[in-house]
Amino acid sequence: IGKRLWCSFEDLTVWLHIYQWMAEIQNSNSELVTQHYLGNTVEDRPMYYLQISKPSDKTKKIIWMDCGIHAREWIAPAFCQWFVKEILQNYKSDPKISRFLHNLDLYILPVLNIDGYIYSWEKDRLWRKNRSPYMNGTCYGTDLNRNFNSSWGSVGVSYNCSSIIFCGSGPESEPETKAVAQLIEKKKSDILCYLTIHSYGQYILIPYGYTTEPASNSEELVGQKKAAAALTEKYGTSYEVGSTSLILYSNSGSSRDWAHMIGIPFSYTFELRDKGTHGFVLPADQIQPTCEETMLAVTTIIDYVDHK
Ligand code: ING
Ligand code: ZN
Repeated sequence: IGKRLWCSFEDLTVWLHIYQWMAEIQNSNSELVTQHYLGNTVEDRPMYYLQISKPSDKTKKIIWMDCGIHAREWIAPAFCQWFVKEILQNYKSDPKISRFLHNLDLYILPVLNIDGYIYSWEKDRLWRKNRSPYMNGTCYGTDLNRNFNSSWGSVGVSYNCSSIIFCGSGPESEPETKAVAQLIEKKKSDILCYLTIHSYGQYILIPYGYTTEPASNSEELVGQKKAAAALTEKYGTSYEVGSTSLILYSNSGSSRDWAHMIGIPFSYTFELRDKGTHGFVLPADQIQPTCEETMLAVTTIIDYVDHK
């Protein structure tokens, strides 16, 4: 597969599971779903995203969503898959989904950091970064959410490759970052909303992380408190909405900041469950409720931007 000719058994189970799922989803929904190649990872695994489009002649705006930029945040890829499943299952019966699919195309990247994700299954459950070797292979991994070209390297990063917030050797130094950035750059005039899914903390974060200056449309972005309210209605999970640098801490080089800076009006980071009790190792019995409630917030945002 790709240029990569070797892989371990565990690799096959984790990696092929999601790719098999993507292929199946595409085959059984071929009128709606297309799988696209995005680029290769550091360890030469191919990256794909799914496009969900209702056939029509009109040009549509795009909603982008990526999951799994950080390896250990396992609930994120689970949510991307849940989201695709729900859309395909309900687009005919759910008036909200059916309405926004009429005007919008959905682009979903289920696992951005595949190498890191597999490493977190096989070797180190709490691995966060990608798997690029530095210093002659004595130190591994760039934090892909510090590697975008948004005030790269300025705040909330480390230049030390052994740090979990190592920002890489330069903006877009990593092939995973570059692959995503190139596609988004190419399509940016059509992309209405950029969503990036993380865990944990229960936040919906708006730009910016690199400065405490508010985004030009921050009033409107914060308007998505109603997305958090829709989420809370399901199981009572409480969420906070606000600018990253103001309610948490500052960071530069994030994909969310970059997306907004290149002109994508709506850009959000989700931090899913929980608040720290289990952290990244969210118990299995919380996967489904987390996906269900998050679905409500995400579709509320998509519905809102569709009406702009
Ligand atoms: N959080 C993101 C991170 O890259 C973030 C987003 C940035 C949150 C800055 C708060 C402040 O650190 C996680 N959990 O990865
Ligand atoms: Zn994260």
